[in-house]
Amino acid sequence: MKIARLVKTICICGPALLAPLAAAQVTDPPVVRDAIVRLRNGVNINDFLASISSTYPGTTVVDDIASRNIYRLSLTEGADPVQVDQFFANLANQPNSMLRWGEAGYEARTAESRTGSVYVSRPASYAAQFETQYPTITLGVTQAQQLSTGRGVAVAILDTGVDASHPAFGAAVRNDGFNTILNNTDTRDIARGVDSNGNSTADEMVGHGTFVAGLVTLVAPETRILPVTVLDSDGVGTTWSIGKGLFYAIDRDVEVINLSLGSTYKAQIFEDAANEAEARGIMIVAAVGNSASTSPARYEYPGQLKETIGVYAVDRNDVLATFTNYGGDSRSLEALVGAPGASTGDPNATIYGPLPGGMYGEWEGTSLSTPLMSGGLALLYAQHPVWGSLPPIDPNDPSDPTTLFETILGTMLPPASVNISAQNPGAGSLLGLGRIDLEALISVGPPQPAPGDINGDGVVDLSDLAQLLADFASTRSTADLTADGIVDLSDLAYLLAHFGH
Ligand SMILES: [Ca+2]
Ligand SMILES: [Ca+2]
Ligand SMILES: [Ca+2]
Repeated sequence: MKIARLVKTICICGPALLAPLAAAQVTDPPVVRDAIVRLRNGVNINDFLASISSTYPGTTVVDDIASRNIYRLSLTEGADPVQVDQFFANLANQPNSMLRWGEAGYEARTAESRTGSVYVSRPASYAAQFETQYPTITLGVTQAQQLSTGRGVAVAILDTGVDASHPAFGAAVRNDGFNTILNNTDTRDIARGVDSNGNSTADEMVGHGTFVAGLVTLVAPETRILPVTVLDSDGVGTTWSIGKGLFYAIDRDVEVINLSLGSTYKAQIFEDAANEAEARGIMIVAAVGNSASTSPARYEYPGQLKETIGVYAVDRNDVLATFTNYGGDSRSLEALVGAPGASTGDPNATIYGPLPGGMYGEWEGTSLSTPLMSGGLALLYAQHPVWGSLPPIDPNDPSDPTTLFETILGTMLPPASVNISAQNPGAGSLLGLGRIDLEALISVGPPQPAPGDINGDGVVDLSDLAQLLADFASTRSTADLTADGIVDLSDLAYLLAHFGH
């Protein structure tokens, strides 16, 4: 059944790699009646709803992120999203307001949904090309893997889901993912019969999350993947589904969060999650979009936030991909990098990735550049296991301590970025740091510790065992050797299997 669907996809898109299915959706629409509010600490949601009942009678709670006092609301029918934003802004500014902020909910999508691109699948020939594809050469992946394979690190893939059974992943995909569209734990990357963008084609983006996750493990083969489904199988989500997925990933002890998606609406829930991720030493990497634009009207979030790394696409020759957005406001330009994402169909200039059902395909887009960067950061984190156990920085600390994000962005990425201005005349000031070079990033060292060497002293012995037992049942610990978010018996078994080495 699945194979039949994929073959049908090939027939739709024909020989062209980038085959528009729908008119380009430049700006994401609001979700009817949808709103998100964050209340001040200690405020009860029912008290808040009572306080707005004269303006928005009949408002109900649809979902929540209770740990952050954030709620998804269904407002009065006919509520105008622009007026909703204004109403909440005024309310939040009042003295002793119950509200920290509120905003209308908007749609979001994969960069590829915006341009109607679908993958091409020719399963017989692609498994070998996946391993040797041009980004591995451009980025120096083989050389980087001499020092790090991403061991002990987890990357959250916020996307359409991940096919955990694909041979490309081995046992890399964690089983503690979540689906914020369906509000359950079903993170399979499967067709669910939805046509959310209303173009008469259902399930256009099945496989997107699997393809993206595969590019992370291509670069960082020992990194664990946390699947978080925030888009439906048509590639459409909301600022709520993504925001909730961000907080979910933050709470599951990952080091990197990959977002091969975006919304043109600059949602406050993205800002809050990005700020919290930065305080906790988690890097968010996000696509800047496929609208072939430098215009602020086409900016996509979270990729344009200054607390995230935005990734644009280049081709094999470091020329900007024809579809890629680039540029940004002055605050986000410094957090902008390029990575391979263009495909020509020439096997030496094409991006390959895994697809559900054990298959492989080719695709292009900033969605594919993004996980190459995420995988590179996973290699970097594996070299510094202590990063994953640092206590969160207090955002109210008056000394304003330097965050890990600032350190990586300010001192580690610039010398590991290649200036590609010469290949892109006229775009020079809008290319951020330039194209990332993972060999340069990782070669600074040190090598990642040997398996089981928790304290990094070169041997797996009783001191490592003592640290594991001291940290037993805790999260955010260097003793979480299996990178599944908790120190437990599986870590003990892993350590004992490598004891004395
Ligand atoms: Ca559709
Ligand atoms: Ca040791
Ligand atoms: Ca573990």
